[in-house]
Amino acid sequence: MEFHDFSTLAATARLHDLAVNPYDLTRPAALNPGRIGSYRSSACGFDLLYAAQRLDDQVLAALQDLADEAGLVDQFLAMKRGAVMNRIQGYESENRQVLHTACRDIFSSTPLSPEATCQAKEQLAALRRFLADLEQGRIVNHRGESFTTMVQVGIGGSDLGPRALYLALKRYRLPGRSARFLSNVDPDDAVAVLADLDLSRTLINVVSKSGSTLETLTNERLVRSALERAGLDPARHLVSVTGAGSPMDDPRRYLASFHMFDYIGGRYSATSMVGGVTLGFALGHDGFVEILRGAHAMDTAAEERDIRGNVPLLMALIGIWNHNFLGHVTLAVLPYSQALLRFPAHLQQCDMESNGKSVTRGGHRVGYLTGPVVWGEPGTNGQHAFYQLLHQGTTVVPVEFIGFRQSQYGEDLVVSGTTSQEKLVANMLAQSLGLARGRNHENPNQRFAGNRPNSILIADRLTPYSMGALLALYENKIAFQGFTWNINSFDQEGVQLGKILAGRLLEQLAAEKEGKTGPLAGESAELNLLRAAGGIG
Ligand code: G6Q
Repeated sequence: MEFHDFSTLAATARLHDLAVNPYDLTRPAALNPGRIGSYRSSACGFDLLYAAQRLDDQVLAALQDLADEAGLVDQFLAMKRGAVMNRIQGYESENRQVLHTACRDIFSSTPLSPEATCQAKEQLAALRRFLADLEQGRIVNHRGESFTTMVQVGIGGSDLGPRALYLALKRYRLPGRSARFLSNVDPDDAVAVLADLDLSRTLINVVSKSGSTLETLTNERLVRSALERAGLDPARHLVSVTGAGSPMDDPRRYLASFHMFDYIGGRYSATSMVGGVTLGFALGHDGFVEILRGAHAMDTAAEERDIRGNVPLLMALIGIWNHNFLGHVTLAVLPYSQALLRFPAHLQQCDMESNGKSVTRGGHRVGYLTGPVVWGEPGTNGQHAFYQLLHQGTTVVPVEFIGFRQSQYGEDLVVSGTTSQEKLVANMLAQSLGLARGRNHENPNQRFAGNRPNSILIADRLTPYSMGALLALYENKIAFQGFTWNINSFDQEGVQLGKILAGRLLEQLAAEKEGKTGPLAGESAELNLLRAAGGIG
């Protein structure tokens, strides 16, 4: 497959021309009923309302040309069919397929990548047996009691997605089941996570694709020793999820072991066993399958070539319009749902680790902006905090709002004529309009410039199905943006560097404790920084 350089595409030049005079959202009737009604696309229960973006039909037509010229849907299909997309031509690279979509292609009679989907089905069947053993009392603790809690030990991709989804879906937990997450090597985090926990009724799920991550291996040791101190046999309490053949791939050390595969990147692994074991424990097998069903539906919707009928692609292109053509370097994702508290953190990784790149897939330095800085927090809390900058700051921050028409629990109260859920959603809609239209005022301090682009994603309710769809929507949006920029969205050299950097300092500390010299030379910045930081530990 031939990849085109973003800066040389005819559509790119056209979009630069159009960006000279973008749609003015502050004009009277700029947000007229026709525009609000027609700038709306739907997929898998989500409606994308994008009237408050600074674009018009001409821009949309040019974005469609961009999608066609860069072959974005073709690249997406090639990815799903198992093309080796994780590579930099002519240079050493991971050189792998990118097949997280295969984990959820299990509902199709003709999966696009049959071998990977077959492996996903095998793992899912193993998970189903494990969960049934727990449910039916074949796996119990030494006193014959059932397990009530699972602690997932993992970091980065082996933590953020599963944690965000668990928090989003706690409402659907099986009775008596819960999960916690231990990621940081900060010992205080371990103390906090293990506090008030009945270890005798707890399973520890150690998750590491590489099986060699410092934080995870350290925390595994820490948890094993906590179990031993409580007189418990770690072999009855620990399960693992790791890459086939990794240093952790030793079933004798675990009660149960599950695999993930090298064609699934860490940050795209929430729908593999990396998310499956803990989410399955908490929500049940069927709950996890519902997440996969929603994700699969969105993966299918992302194959549509008409950008107005393909929400992930449309969101990717609107993002590129804001970023590369209107020059907005950051993106806020603001869920009006407290359950989505950690979803922006997951997106922060998924987006910035994927598209925070400076070389093309051909190994050349890019001559344009790639991934934006992504961040966010739930509304309405954010309104009482950082929205000031969104409205009146000197940096224009495009926003993606996410909301739901109904609450998860359905327990609500009418106060002053409206329910809390109505107040929540009304606030989101009001913010969208305020950012777009601004406000004129004689007092400059009370003037709002407007023209702050934003979209609203809204669905009926946050459920396992809609969560799966939302997860896949963003994964696919991020992949489409990477394809457009002609970068490799699937490696993470920056993370690898971090894994190496601390090594020599730790070697030095360990050597000094034994009264030895250590590997660091007296004039090295590492040693001097260690000395300046003082007595660590
Ligand atoms: C994700 C990254 C990174 C990774 C963690 C944990 O895409 O590669 O966040 O997930 O470093 O790695 P392990 O799962 O190998 O422990």
